[in-house]
Amino acid sequence: MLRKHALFAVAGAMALAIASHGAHAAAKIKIGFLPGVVDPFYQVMQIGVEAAAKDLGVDVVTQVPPTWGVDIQTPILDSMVARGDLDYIVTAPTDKDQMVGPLKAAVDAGIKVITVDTFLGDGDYVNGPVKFPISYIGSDNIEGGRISARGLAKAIGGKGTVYINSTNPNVSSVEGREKGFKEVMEKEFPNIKVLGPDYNLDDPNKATQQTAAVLERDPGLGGVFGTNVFSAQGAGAAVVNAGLGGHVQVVAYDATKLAIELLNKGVVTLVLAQKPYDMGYMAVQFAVADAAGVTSLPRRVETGFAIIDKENVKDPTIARFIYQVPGK
Ligand code: T6T
Repeated sequence: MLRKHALFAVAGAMALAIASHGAHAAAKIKIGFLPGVVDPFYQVMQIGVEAAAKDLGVDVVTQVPPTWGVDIQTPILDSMVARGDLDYIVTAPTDKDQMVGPLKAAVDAGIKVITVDTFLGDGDYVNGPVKFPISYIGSDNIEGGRISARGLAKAIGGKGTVYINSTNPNVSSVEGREKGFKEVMEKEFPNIKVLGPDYNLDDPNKATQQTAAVLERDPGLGGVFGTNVFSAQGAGAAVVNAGLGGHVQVVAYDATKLAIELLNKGVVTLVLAQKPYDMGYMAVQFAVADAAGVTSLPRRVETGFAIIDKENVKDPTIARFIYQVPGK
């Protein structure tokens, strides 16, 4: 009899524990989504965020900075914190050091942070200097830079001069790409000289001007690495304007429609598609899981690439990673 009572007591406690856990899981959370800037990459990420929010029944408030930078992103972040109704912020920090303070202030206000696409500190949230974000979900950009270097080196026959056009210093994503690119050129292609990076501050017109200036200064230039949407767009435009399409090879990070058009025209030799939809979708899943009490979420998730060239661009299993924004 006693034993039976004890069993009932245990079962009752378990039921209570499950019920309270379940109630926790069912609490509706609200997520703030704060990407880096208005561009097709983050637009696709937003589609992923919204799809997950719909599938998982959570609310999302999105605010997109019109231009890239800490000065623009910080006040938007502060206003998201000041609303007082957000449980999580999913964001791409526009500077790996300068956004630490503003995001720590969000955490101090009771909001949990997940970083997507870019990270804080060195991106090692277990042992590195910045530990408060739940996770980094994004590309392995050093590896992406290595892939870009090998593609460009192959396209120019392993020798000559290449140039990097990038956005800003101190942004984990493009910094990683530059690093991986230079590392491979130094180690594997000693006959290739690397110029740059020039920083265009995420302005495609500036990227065009900078690339045009290098083309003029160095008529023997063999290739350009555009480290993101606007860098590659500007670099491609400069090469086309100079009538050098097909002579100067361009590697484009980010699979925009424009990059694919230039690939089909023979101006761009390789396009690296990241997986922004996955980044956005998973970040929301992580927030929901965290709110439900899951404690073993990975602190870093690499989402991988699709590497697109002329040979595979029509393959539907590859083409699905081209950034498709409805109505654009
Ligand atoms: O390349 C992406 C993103 O990964 C990077 O952090 C910033 O630029 C983009 O948004 C493309 O414009």
